[in-house]
Amino acid sequence: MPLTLYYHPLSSFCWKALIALYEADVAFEPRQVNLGDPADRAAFEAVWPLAKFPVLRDSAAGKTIPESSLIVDYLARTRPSAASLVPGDPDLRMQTRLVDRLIDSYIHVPFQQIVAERMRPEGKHDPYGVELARGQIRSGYKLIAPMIAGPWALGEAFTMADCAALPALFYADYAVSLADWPGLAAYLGRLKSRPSVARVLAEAEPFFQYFPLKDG
Ligand SMILES: N[C@@H](CCC(=O)N[C@@H](CS)C(=O)NCC(=O)O)C(=O)O
Repeated sequence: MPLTLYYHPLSSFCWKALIALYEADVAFEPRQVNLGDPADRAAFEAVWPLAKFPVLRDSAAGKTIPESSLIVDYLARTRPSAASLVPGDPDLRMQTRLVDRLIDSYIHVPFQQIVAERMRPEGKHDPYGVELARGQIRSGYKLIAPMIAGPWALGEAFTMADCAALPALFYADYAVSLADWPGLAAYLGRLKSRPSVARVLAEAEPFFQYFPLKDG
């Protein structure tokens, strides 16, 4: 099988790539990476030195594609069934990428900072950094909420922006509740019932016990 996805089922950025793959029904070999295992980490570093997943390897094309948004872009460009994930119309394409970038930068990455803080050793905690990250997530929610056209981010078409939104909103909700953002909460509900997303969540379920914010 020419496509291999290096990933972990609990990894939020991997969810973006997995949703795109499942959405477009693209066949691939899932290669689960255990970064805690030195041999597995070294093997992954040989593929992508930053050792951050997801990474897609297209052995038929001799290409290695890191970065979740680039993976979705690559699928949209090379697999006809994935083409609609990145709209052909230039304005819609720009809006798709804008929502993808804003969600990653102002919701997803600050959420990662909060998780990283939870995993720091004693004496290395940074409560002020967490406060700032929570503030950024709130700003991200405020920015994104009016942009969601409905039912999906760009309207009727399910795009890369929706692939990005699910992991960011799903996980950030644990750090900054979406209770005050009914429009975003309803959007998250619609995303969760999308079959591609439901599959990703079901596959992550056995690993969810390891998610550090699950108990608040
Ligand atoms: N900008 C990257 C972010 C990738 C990323 O942060 N991945 C996390 C998992 S969600 C990771 O690999 N973490 C492992 C580590 O940092 O050691 C993308 O969009 O793919």
